[in-house]
Amino acid sequence: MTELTQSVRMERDGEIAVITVDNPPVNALSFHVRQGILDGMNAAAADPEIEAVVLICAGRTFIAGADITEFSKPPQPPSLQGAQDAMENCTKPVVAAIHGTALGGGLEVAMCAHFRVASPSAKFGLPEVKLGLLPGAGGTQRLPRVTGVAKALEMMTSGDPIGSGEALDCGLVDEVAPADGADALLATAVGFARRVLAEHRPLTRIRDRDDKLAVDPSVFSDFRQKIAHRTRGFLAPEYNIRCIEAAATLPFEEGIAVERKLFGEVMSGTQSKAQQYYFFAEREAAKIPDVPKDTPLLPVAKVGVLGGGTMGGGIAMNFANVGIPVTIVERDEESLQRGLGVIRKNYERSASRGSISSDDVGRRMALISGSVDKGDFHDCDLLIEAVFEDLELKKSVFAEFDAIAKPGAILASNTSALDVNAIAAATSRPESVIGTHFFSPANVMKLLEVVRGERTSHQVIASTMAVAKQINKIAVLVGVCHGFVGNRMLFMRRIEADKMLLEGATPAQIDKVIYDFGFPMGPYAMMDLAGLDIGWKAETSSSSNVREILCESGRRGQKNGRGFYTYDPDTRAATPDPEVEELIRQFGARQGVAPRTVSDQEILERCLYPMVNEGAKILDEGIAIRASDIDVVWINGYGWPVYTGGPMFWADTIGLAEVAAKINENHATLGGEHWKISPLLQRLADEGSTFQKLGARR
Ligand code: 3H9
Repeated sequence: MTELTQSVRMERDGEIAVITVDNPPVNALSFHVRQGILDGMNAAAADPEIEAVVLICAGRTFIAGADITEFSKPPQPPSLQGAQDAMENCTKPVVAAIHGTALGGGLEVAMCAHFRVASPSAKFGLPEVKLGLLPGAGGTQRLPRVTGVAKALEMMTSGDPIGSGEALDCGLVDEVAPADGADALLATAVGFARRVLAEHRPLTRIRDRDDKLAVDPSVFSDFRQKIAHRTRGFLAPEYNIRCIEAAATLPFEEGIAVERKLFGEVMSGTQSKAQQYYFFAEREAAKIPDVPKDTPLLPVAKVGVLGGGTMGGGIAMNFANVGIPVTIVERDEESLQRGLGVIRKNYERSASRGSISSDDVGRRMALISGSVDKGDFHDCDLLIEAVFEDLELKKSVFAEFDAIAKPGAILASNTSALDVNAIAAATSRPESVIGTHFFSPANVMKLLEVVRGERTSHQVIASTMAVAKQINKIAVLVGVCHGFVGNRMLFMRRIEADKMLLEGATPAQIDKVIYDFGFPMGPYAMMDLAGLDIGWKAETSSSSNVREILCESGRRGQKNGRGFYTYDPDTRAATPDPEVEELIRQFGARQGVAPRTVSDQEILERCLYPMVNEGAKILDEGIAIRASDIDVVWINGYGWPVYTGGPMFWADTIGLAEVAAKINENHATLGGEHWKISPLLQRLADEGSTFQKLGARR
């Protein structure tokens, strides 16, 4: 065996050279990997006893791409292209043996081999678009040559990988090993290489192929239209499409020149910086400084959910989706059957769309049992309540949980704002109590705010974070305060938006500013969707704000077709309603507010800067561990556009001095506690620093 570099080695299996990349955790293409592949290829090419080369990886995956941490540093030779050229131009057969994920630069390397074999569970993708980029190592020109233009468009603009079956069908892979596992893959690759030698198969370079490139130009315009809604605001999808157009219309080398130019443009833009930042932010969120990584986890083999309404049902589906049995308890048989019926309908809708099979519907429903007796929670490892948002009610539920649950069970509240410490104090085991704030629809939304109480044990925190990962949520650990991270910041946006309504901005104007910034919808469209009457009671309503006034005039939001907007009963299209604007104008007049023209820039700053300020207070109080956790909450829970990096990263890109100056100015002119500047934000602004530089604060 020869150590080529610290992370690449070469062995011989008779006449076959086996080059192994071993660069944990994901075999990223760090400079010593590039150097090792280049050296290995040169050595194999020069050795007369070697007749073919297998490139394989150790550990859990094939090369998962360029080393993203190197993007912010000066380039270090050798370039990836050197290693790729050595593979592609080798006169001996080169076989890439792929397991785990061949992603980005990893797949681009594999496409420079003459052949590819794969483990059955391997996945192949060019996910650069998710980092605001495009494949910059020839992938934009090679992938369409192998898969055809249509599949390349889909893969590169979604960034989603395909499995080995699909890869075999479209020619990206030449053979699939009979089973998963390193031995089976290596044996298949070596066997394949020997057959290539024995049959004198030609060594086709992907770059020389053009048999799948001929398409009607309308393919591109149709595709742009198809993805316009899903990719609104993002630059990278369009850049990826332009590269594929170049592949379809230009010779290979000219296509590569287009790729190189466009790669440089996206790489130097703010969107890719934000999206790369987000990639690491999401992974950082899983790390809890004071909870050791090796904390023993509590087993969660059975879950109980109290409440089978929209929220409870959605929560239960998450567990059934990954094979964990779940018991839903409702107050009576009728509510229970209604809730179970809704879950079944949701699954059936997914099956009719093809995202799950009809067998899956049966399997998942079989994992969900219903009951009207909380005693049936006695053998659950995790209990989650999803009852009405009322502290006294939650406390009484937890006292009951305490009496029923087995020792060591995790007792979780789905509260979106209430005091988890007060809820925990209703039990004799506050160390077992934690908040799990799911976002609606709970079976769809990726975010889970995990709320640690003062006395929540490390084991309960670690186990809840692990369960969240198991059910495919992005969990962010937060502390106790009203509204936690997400809703506490949302409240600030609402205060200013409501004030601007009285000052003369319309709901449609405010919503458009927020939508154009990149959110899926503005605050008033969102309130209409959720229902204006959530938490509203006719008996206590006192015309003290716009929402109350609208509720009093019978407006409930989308559910009755009338809210801040009027909704078409068939299409659900929203139209601004002059009656609403008149109600707002009259209310403003009663409050003594003189209407004026409010600019879009003012709307943006007054909606978003108080959120940044509140985020800084949240950080200072230790409610969030790091600024990036706040960004992860807002991107996944509320649709903050990832290409701006989230509220804290966005503020960093504007410059904290500028943000702080505006907050101080607004505090002086508009007043209000939410405009009082966070001392942390002021300090960072004075020091010319950023939230990013702060690091973890626990
Ligand atoms: C590219 O290739 C550009 C080229 O076209 C052109 C170049 C010229 N670099 O996700 P995990 C770290 S762009 C550096 O928790 P999993 C990650 O931060 C790249 N580090 O594991 C984490 O660190 P820590 C295109 C990376 O099993 C650890 O590895 N490729 C990279 O759930 C484990 O990661 C991609 O975009 C990287 N490329 O998922 C693929 N990747 O433990 C990005 C991971 O300290 N990666 N790390 O927190 C992934 O999608 C997932 O990591 C993967 C494994 C599916 C591979």
